[in-house]
Amino acid sequence: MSSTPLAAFLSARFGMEDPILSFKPIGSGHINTTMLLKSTQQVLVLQKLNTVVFPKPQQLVDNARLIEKHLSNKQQLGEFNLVILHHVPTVKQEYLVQAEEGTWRALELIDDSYSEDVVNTSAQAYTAANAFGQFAAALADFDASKLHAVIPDFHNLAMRFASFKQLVSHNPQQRLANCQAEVDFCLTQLSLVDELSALTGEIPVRACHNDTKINNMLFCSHSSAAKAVIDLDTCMPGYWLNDFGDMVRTFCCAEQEDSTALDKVRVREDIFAAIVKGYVEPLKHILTAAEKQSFWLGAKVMPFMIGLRFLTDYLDGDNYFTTKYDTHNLDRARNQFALYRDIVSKKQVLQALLNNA
Ligand code: ADP
Ligand code: GN1
Ligand code: MG
Repeated sequence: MSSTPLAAFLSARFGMEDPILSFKPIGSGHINTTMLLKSTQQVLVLQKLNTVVFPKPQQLVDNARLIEKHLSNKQQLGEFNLVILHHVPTVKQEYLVQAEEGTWRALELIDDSYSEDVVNTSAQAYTAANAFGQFAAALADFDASKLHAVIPDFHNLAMRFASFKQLVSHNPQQRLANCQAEVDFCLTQLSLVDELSALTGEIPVRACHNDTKINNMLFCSHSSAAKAVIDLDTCMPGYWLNDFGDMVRTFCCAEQEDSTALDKVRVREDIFAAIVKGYVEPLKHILTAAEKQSFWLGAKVMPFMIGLRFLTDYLDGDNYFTTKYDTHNLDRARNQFALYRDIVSKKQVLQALLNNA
């Protein structure tokens, strides 16, 4: 099915009867295929779900709909002011469509908005972190146990290490020789697992976003204010330290996540300070002291863990993340390890910024 018959097929399912004008890819997410479908009367965001990553798409939709409902109730009470991401039902009131190419869902377009892959200013970092903080605050009274574990052990570093070690020992693509130095480096960082397990029981389990990268929030095209938090596919029980750490990972560096200019892969301290300020503000009456202290570990762990995941996927033959060339995942891994090293080397100054918040 070429894109035009596919667009016609999907638009019919979602009740778009007027002529289609265009069906084009948008965004730069690594997981789903995101398309903008425009007809003469309507616009829809259509996503082909990556069923390698999300083998049970219905669970993903069920989670998202529960969150939508909770946020809508908060909005009615005047307690949540960002635009809420809504799924669009088919004419048969279903939320998933099976096409020849895969499983699709539709989202309302959040209009007059844009996403960024790199943060430009500390004001932008503050705005984005504050939006993720508002999102976290709005979910603070949501019963996280109602959510399906769509990707079990998503931020479980011990499990990530176990998969990594298995790939290293099997070396299915014969790529180990290309990345032996990175593999050896990872194995020297195993103590992070113990640092994380020491927190069990010390900090609360929350309903987390779990993917707070900068392009998972939308800015308003007119005012540059925060418009919406999107990509709710990994909302699951977890720790806020991971959401904090993923912001540090994706906001603090002036380079793209796959940049090979490793000498420029550095933490911008002003951006780090802006994340702390923006995120903590909406959470200040909820966040526990131990939780706030754990954010330093989050800032270290997330670049390392995502680097480990990129390296694992490289060894595996790029089955998980969308890649554009053979060593794309390896370049991403090297980038994340450079960022991790820089964060660790700036421990004193970054921890002081956290403690002063
Ligand atoms: P992935 O899971 O692949 O990361 P996302 O849900 O994050 O997919 O979508 C990818 C990109 O598409 C986003 O970064 C954003 O630019 C754009 N996008 C997704 N949903 C919407 C929406 N409802 N309105 C406007 N833009 C969107
Ligand atoms: C993926 O879907 P996207 O591009 O927002 C991934 C995250 C990684 C990120 C790395 C479901 O996020 O966990 O941190 O890439 N999402 C999933 O950029 O695995
Ligand atoms: Mg995304």
